[in-house]
Amino acid sequence: MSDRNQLLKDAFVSKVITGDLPSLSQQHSPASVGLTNADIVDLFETQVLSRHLDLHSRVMQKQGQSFYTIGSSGHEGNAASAKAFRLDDMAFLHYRSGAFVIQRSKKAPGQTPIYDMLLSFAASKDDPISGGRHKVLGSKSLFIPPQTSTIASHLPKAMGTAFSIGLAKRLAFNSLLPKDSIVVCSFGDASQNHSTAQGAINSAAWASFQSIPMPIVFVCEDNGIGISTSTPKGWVEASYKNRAGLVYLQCDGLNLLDTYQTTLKAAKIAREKRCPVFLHVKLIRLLGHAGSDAEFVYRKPSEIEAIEQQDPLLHSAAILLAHNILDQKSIVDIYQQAASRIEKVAARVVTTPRLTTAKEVMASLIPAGVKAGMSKNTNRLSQTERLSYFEHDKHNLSKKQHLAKLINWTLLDLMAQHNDIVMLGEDIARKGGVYNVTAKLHERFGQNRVLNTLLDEQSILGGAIGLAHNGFLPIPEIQFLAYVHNAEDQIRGEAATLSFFSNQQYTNPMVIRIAGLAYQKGFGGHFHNDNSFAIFRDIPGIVLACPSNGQDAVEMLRASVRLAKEQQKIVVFLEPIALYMTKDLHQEGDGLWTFDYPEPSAESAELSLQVKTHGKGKDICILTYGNGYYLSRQAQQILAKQDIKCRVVDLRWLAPLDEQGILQQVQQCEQVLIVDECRKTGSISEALMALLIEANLSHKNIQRICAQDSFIPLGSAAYEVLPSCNEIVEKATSMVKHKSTSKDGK
Ligand SMILES: Cc1ncc(C[n+]2csc(CCOP(=O)(O)OP(=O)(O)O)c2C)c(N)n1
Ligand SMILES: [Mg+2]
Repeated sequence: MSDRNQLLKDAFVSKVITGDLPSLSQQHSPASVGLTNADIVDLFETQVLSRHLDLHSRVMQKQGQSFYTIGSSGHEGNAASAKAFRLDDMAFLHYRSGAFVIQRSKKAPGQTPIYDMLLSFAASKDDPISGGRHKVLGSKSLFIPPQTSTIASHLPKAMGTAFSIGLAKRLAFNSLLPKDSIVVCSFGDASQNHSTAQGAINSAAWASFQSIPMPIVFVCEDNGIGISTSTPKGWVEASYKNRAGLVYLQCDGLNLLDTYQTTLKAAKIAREKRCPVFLHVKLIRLLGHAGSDAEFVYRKPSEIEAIEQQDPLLHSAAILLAHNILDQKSIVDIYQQAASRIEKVAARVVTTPRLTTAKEVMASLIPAGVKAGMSKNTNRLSQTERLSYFEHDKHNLSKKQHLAKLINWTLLDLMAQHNDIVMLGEDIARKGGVYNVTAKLHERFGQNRVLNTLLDEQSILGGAIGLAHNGFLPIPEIQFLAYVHNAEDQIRGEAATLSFFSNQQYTNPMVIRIAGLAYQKGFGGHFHNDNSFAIFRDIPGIVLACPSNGQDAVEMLRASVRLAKEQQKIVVFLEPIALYMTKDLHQEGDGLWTFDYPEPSAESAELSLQVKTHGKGKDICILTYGNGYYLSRQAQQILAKQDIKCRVVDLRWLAPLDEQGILQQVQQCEQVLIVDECRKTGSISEALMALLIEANLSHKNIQRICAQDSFIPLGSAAYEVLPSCNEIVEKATSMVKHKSTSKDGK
């Protein structure tokens, strides 16, 4: 243990014995805030345990037994906050919430928080929350989902969960969380500045401003600093005190009594008024930012000492003494006994097993099996009931339709069938989305199941995660692919990691619909024609679907919902905008890109994420998807006229790739042409190349046509940087010709 740690550890004892205690800011008595003397001792014990966990984690780190020493010292007052909330008030916590977790565990039977937290420090396989994957605070039975280290990224989902509680009530939905529960969401003063935090708080206030229930307490644990950067004095208070849609409360986080009383008030307001409260808790940070942080580099020794004099444990000791609850010796005894208890438990913990294989590490990425059957929240509709949803389109139902219409009908059927589906996005309600894909859904299912969000993609995706935390199956929509990027961490760092860091105990299944890719006629420019989805392909565990036509879209969207419901998957469903309204393939009026709408009953029981191949030609195998598939199908016919026979493989599922299916097709041809409408760098063509080479197929002639490494310009210039049918024809012809010339030359 470094000197500072030891100094702080010892200082508590000597200051209690000598009576060198801070003066109390508030003159409450335990009884005046509704606490008994025993409660104060209990809270103090929690604080002390949390402190010794911090101190001991640093000892363990020195011994190579612990890996992450960010602690809760200075923030132990959140023990009182935990006491003020209900056990089932879902808590999305700041990383300095050790005391909160210990105190909450006292509300549930059979909890072993000290052992559990030490297991987590030691990355033990027995760690009950992450199974040895990370030091996270969390517990399924304590309603504390684990959080990532990305500061503020938990606020949007906390906001979404709060929203979901009111929504469940309005819909009489059988939710996971009680209808009268609220959400607790804590974070630091520096984190509060993050745009993700600002967005989530704004969303909560925006909803509340228009009387939409948003029962959440945002707890800002303000220690005045973020790593080494001070928060301007008064900034947090000035920012939130008079904010529309938000109730502001403040308390002294060093004082258990004030913290308890004010948190109770905050919880009561949120619970009864169903509105967001911003609880500003003033406290201090002790022992630096983390074990590795040399605080003396940016803080003077006198400053560090002055802060240490305000140790919340000393404040609690002062309360215990002032109200004659414990004497000095008893306080010191509790403190010292806690230290030796933690040492003993830690000695046992370090002997427990760690994760030793990649398979073990990755086990929580792959669903263990069916978690929620199709029957959960699923209606068995009669055909007449079902058709009533299609009343407006009844004369068209038997006619072939384009992609947009078929997605729309699939959504109609899915929503009628599954009560848990909620759609949310920008302009998806009355307007029906910018491309009419969600038309009529709002009319059929109402504003509680098809909702217009405010303009903030982080809140849309975070909102969806929150809905999923409460048992809904969200289908969020991102208006254009380019606009997912400012919010991608909600998928990458949040939704996708939840199962991993909770050992599958928490999941947030959803189907994220995104309109994207290029080739839109008459609506040019990069942002509405973004042709890069590389960001989704390296996220472990997520599924990426991209239908190229209406027939496949129906099947794939239904499969996506099943993946989410049955396997708790996060599915990104990428819809090629340019093909939404496309009806013809080879010539005007041929109607070859319109398809029948199969009824849900026609769905196969088997869930398979496979490629689909058109043609049996053996001269050349074209691997493609989306618009590339459409263009390749045009090219296929032109090539056939030149007696070049090809097969066109629509990849359809872009992550994970159907590797077996791809190889099976490729093996039957000598030439392989990859047609990828995304940029050459980072496009899926690279993965396909790697797949073929690793499968020892490098003897085949493998070529690719990709978009240029460019953004998409306006107007016809767009086609200069994108693959075209002509290019496919030319390339395929030259590949086949080159092959026959070299054969002739032999
Ligand atoms: C998005 C993001 N950026 C940067 C970091 C690195 N980081 C970790 S904690 C922290 C400071 C947070 O300060 P504050 O919110 O005040 O919480 P405190 O540590 O003081 O309790 C920073 C910059 C991070 N974890 N996430
Ligand atoms: Mg801070």
